[in-house]
Amino acid sequence: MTTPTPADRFSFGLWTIGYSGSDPFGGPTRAPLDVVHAVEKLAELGAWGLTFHDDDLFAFGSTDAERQKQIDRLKGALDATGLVVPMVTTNLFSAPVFKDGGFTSNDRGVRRFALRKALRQLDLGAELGAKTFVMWGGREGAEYDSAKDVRQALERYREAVNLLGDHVVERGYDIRFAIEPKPNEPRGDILLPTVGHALAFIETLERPELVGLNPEVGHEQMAGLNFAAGIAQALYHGKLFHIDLNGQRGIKYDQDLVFGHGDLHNAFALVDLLEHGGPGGGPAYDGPRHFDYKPSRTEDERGVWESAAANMRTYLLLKERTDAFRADPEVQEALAEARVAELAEPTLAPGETAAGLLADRSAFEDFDADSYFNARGFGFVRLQQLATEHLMAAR
Ligand code: GLT
Ligand code: MN
Ligand code: MN
Ligand code: MN
Repeated sequence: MTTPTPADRFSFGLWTIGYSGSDPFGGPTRAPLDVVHAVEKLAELGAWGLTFHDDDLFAFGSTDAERQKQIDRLKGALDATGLVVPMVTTNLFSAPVFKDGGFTSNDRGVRRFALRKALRQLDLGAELGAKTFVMWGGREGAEYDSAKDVRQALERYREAVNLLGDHVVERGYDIRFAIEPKPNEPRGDILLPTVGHALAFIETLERPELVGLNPEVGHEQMAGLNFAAGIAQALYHGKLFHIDLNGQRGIKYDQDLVFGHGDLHNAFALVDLLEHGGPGGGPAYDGPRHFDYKPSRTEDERGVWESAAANMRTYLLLKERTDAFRADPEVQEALAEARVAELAEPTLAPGETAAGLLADRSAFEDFDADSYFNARGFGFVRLQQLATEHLMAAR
């Protein structure tokens, strides 16, 4: 089935479909998108959720009345369509006040303001039933090494996440936090630049169990990293709380292309992991499939909705292709030849110690390491070709 339904749990950021086309070299190419229209269109396309920053829904500096009016309009549209708000996040990067960051600005007053803004959005998220609060610290960083004390910035980021965690616990909210890494852009260097950096940081927090990751395809790829492999490690640590799906073509500016319009092989591996990497071959991740893409500046409004639909259709097509890959007996045989399952077998025998291993002559003295020369290949390339052929629907 390549027609999306709410059961697929596809969600979109209001800032994605609402992207008006502004970039550092030119202004908008499209009119602003109204939230009610956005919710109606997403529901019509078969999406399940809408996510948003505070400033996506009501402009920075709105009065309480203007803010409430927009919240009420959103609530009305959600009620009318059945769309949900699974995640919210705070904009701590657009307004001039955040030019040196929010939680980690050198200016303490800005940090306190940022905390108030985030707490307010957290309360709104709880009110709307969001289960995840994403933290993308796009401005938390620097261009100049001597201008930012990175260790103190990490301390301040830690202070902020701990405070937000206190608030969630005190209010009894059913919300977890998801940190979104990015290596650079808009800052020259951003704090917590990759999945690995963020995983290490989370362990220093007061409530690490409340905090996980929201990795984005393009952000890891901007750092030259393998996204599917990073997601596997996030899953390994139980930290895949949310995910930003999109496309990126190599190490360059953040492209936010449609999912699959970048490294399609890696997208195939990712969907295979999410959908078949769990116990018994079932899903390894049951959270939202969230798209954080930008409809290209070249597109008109029709192109916005076509590209939104393309994200979901590509995901479902890849799911279909990975189902076929897993079900193919030749693939099963190639997996066996590649000894993929053997990696699950512990290297030591039950209870075996270093002394036991040292006493095992078959492990070393009698082990025929030379037999690997010119023989005993793993057949990984054949397996990858089978994946490629399934990806191309050639099998
Ligand atoms: C911004 C960023 C995204 C983040 C969003 C959440 S905002 O568009 O580029 O990657 O996920 O703050
Ligand atoms: Mn991005
Ligand atoms: Mn983005
Ligand atoms: Mn993102």
